[in-house]
This record gives sequence, C-alpha cells and structure tokens, in this order.
Amino acid sequence: MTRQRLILATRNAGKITELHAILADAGLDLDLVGADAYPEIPDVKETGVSFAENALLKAHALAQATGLPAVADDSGLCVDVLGGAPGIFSARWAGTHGDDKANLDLLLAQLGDIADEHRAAHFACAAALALPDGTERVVEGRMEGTLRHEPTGTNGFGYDPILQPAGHDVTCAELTPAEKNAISHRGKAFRSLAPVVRELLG
Ligand code: ITT
Repeated sequence: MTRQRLILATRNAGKITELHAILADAGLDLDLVGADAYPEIPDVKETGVSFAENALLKAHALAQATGLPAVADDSGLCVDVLGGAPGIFSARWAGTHGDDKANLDLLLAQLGDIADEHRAAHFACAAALALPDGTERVVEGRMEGTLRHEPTGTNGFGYDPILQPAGHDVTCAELTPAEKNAISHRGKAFRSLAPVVRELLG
C-alpha cells in the first residue's frame, strides 16, 4: 500500500533531520518529504507575531500549494533577561536569515556582562498540521535551560552550543540526537502532534 505523503514545511536541514527521527519514533509510518522537494514553491513570509501563528502560516502555505497535508515547525530561543527575545526572530537575530554563527555570536556579545544566575532561557516550538481543506491543529513544546558564556559541542544546529538544558551539565550540542529529541521543545511538540496526525490522516 502507498504510504500517505506528509510535507515537512521547512527548509532548515537541522529541523528536517530531527523531525524524521521524532515522527518515526512516534510510530508514524508516513512518506515524509521536506519543502526542498518543492523548490518552485516560494518561501512564506513569517508575518505572524507568535510561534503558533508562523507555524500555521508555513503549514497552510505548503498544504495549499501541494494539495497534501503539511506539518510545520516554528521555533526559537527565548531569553528571560531579554524579555523573551530573540523569540520569533531567532533565525535572523543578526540580520541574515539562517546565519547560525552570526546569530549565536551576537547573542553571546549582548549577554556578555550577565551573570550565570540571570542567564535562564528556553527553546520553544510550535508544531502545526494543515490539511488542503483548511483543517488545522497546533501544539507547543518547551525546553528550559541556561545560557553558557562560550559555545560548546558540535551536534545539532542554531543556538544548541550555548543552551544547557535544566538537569544536565552539557549543552544541547553535546547531546546525541536521540538524547536531544527526548527532551527537546521540538520532540515534545511533535510527540503531542503525532496522535492528531494519526487521527486526521488515518
Ligand atoms: P523554516 O522557517 O524553514 O522552518 P527557520 O530556520 O527559518 O526554518 P524558524 O523561523 O522557526 O526556522 O527559526 C528557528 C531558529 O531558532 C533557528 O534558525 C535556530 O536559530 C533557532 N532554533 C530553533 N530550534 C532550535 C534548536 O533545536 N536548536 C538550536 N537552535 C534552534
């Protein structure tokens, strides 16, 4: 039997790798295809002002353009002392969308004088499912932690080398992919979304 195709409405390679593992572990037997398989579809403008709004925008855009169900992730790093920033601006904090190193370096410089006890932060993720008929669902997940002063570790992507998850003495970039997915904002959000995907896609 042909497996149901589900579009992963993201062009972020780090996210795509994690989503394949998270959705497979959640027992979803689907033909998962990244947005890169549809290069002719333009990037959606992330005009929302919350993770949930932007995740829904991305999922609906791909579902409408392909006629297939789509899931999207909108995520970011929220720093307490910065009032929740970079937040929805995490991917373009230093100006250029997706320049992980520049984003991380700028954030570390901004927090240079901030002591350990004031370096609380969390990763947040909204996971959205959209169907071509307009049906939508969105759920959220978080991973709490503190920010290091220097990047450490080479796994993961984005701000992983500076976020030390609560209860751990290593950064996200020092965790194995499976260890990160087990506790991450993205893991939590997509594990919550998995039964909804199963229910709506059969
Ligand atoms: P798409 O819109 O194509 O999905 P994007 O990278 O632009 O890709 P977002 O707008 O959701 O995605 O921005 C997410 C940014 O937040 C990402 O570029 C990282 O800087 C950061 N981020 C999110 N999840 C992360 C994680 O698990 N580890 C490290 N950084 C993360």
